[in-house]
Amino acid sequence: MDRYLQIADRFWLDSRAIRAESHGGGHINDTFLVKTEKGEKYYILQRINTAVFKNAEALMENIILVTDFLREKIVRDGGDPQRETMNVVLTKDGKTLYQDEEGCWRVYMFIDGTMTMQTCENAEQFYLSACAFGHFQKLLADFPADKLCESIPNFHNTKSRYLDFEAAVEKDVCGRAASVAEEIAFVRAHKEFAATLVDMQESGELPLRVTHNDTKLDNVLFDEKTGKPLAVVDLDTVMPGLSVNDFGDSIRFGATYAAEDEPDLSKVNFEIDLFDCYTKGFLGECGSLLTENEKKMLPVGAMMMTFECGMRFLTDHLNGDTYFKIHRENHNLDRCRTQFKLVKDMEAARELMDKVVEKYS
Ligand code: GN1
Ligand code: MG
Repeated sequence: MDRYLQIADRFWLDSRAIRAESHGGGHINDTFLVKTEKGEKYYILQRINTAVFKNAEALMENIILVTDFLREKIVRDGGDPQRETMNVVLTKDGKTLYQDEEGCWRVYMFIDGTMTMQTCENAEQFYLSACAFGHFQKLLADFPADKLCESIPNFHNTKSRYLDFEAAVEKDVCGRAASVAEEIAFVRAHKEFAATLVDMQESGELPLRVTHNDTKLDNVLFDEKTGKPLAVVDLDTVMPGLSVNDFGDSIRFGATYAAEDEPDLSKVNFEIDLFDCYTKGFLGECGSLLTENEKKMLPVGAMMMTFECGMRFLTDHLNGDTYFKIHRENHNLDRCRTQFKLVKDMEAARELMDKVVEKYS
């Protein structure tokens, strides 16, 4: 860990870094919680995965722009700008990143007295996370989108994700395709579906907005004392996107009591009650902003993000697990299977989902 302390000391901390420990469960970047000699404040040190985020400097510019914008609104609304959004700590020579042979590093202030959840514990929590993401969407509604770079091009372009999947099947670099024939067939049966939202965006039926694009439950910090959501974090993929996908990615991850990588599929079920309370919270915060088409397509957003994520996990399994961190054999395949189980459940529950959306529209 000494190595990480030295890196942390390149940044403007309140005193010398004395401890660094692994933190959180992200699939992409490496994250450490750093304690300093003074011990009054903690920091988050992250190594940005530059295979995924090819332009770390532009990424940090996005984050500075977005967090500055959010801070102004938080202050305007009487909130606490130190706790309700992320605050970037600069290097001692005034940069957003420190670069060495191991990669690109950045530091955030750690927001203490908060907790995150990997799976939903109850409906109320999920409802509150919906309010947080809906509010985030509302706060960014007038953010000038043309100032943002696309941190990952085609991130939720499910059509081009489909092509990446076919290329992985074709190459089959690990010889795994034969063993996942069922999952491959599932993806192929959804080829047309994969194009729906991208087509609607291209034809102007769905507007591009500034969206978060990774609205997992664990990207909301809850206040330990009040249990209320405090801040939306992980702003790496804030860029122009579809509001229905932000809604959908939350449903994908949170509208089930099972973990994303649960190997026992009998435990993985889509919960319409959780869908109901998320829809209530999300539309309650930003419903007045959304067009009729956007509202109508919310259930499709949920199915799309779940399908897309399952397809991305399968693609990575076929490619030899080069994108998402894995912690056991067939980890990406387990993840893929939970997603496809949820897609099937959602397809069966489509009418119910439509009714829920209607109820809160
Ligand atoms: C990744 O790093 P993390 O865990 O916040 C991924 C998301 C996926 C998610 C699946 C940049 O997010 O797109 O939905 O894993 N982030 C990137 O859990 O690819
Ligand atoms: Mg994250």
